[in-house]
Amino acid sequence: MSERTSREWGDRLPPGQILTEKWPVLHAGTVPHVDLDTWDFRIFGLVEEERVLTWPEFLALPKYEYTSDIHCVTTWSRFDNHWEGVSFRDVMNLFRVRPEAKYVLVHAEQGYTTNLPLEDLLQDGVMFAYRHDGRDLTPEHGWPLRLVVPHLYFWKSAKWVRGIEFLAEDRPGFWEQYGYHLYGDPWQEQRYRDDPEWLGAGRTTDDYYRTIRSRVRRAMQERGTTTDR
Ligand SMILES: Nc1nc2c(c(=O)[nH]1)N[C@H]1C(S)=C(S)[C@@H](COP(=O)(O)O)O[C@H]1N2
Ligand SMILES: [Mo]
Repeated sequence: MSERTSREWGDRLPPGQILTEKWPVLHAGTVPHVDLDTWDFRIFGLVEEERVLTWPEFLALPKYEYTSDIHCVTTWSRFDNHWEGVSFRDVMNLFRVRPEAKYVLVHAEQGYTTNLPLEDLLQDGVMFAYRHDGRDLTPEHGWPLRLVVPHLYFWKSAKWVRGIEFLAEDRPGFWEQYGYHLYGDPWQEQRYRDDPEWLGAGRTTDDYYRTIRSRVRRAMQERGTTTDR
């Protein structure tokens, strides 16, 4: 009995989601090889001065722990994930953003990006995590560091994160460029782009999802990488 539907879970499970106890691995591309000696975390864009943190500098930041639920756009959800890491707010205390900074593009290994409003990143539970349920993250789940944004679909929670770029305007990230929603609220089922230019990418959710996946596959082939998804 590892999967249950939203009926039984009432308000805690967003519409269209199915609960799982397993933790699926999902990403475009391959699991990157990361060397902590050369790893860095870059803070750039609309900031008063750019910052680059090394791994020891990042680990020295105040430790933050938070338990939250995962909601993946591919319809699985996983409850009660205990994360350990550094809160986004504590990273923000290291520098000053310019007043016009309203959005953040999160950068990860191999060119993966995802976009979020700055306001959302300042909420409780938003963090850069290095541990999950009492263990170090495994490479396939984002070791050494991943973003966790509990209130949005999980594609916003970039694995293998390497930096944050502050922007005045929203700029679509990786999955968003191929058709996932710019914001991605699971409670409103914001799975796919709904701006006018995107309507017609698929009649049903399944069509739309297939279209996105084939676009991603094609793009990855052009970049010379394969995808596990
Ligand atoms: N760097 C990177 N992070 C990523 C992705 C990716 O392709 N690359 N995929 C996202 C998607 S679509 C999902 S559902 C979650 C999956 O995280 P998991 O494999 O730990 O379950 O990672 C997100 N973070
Ligand atoms: Mo996903």
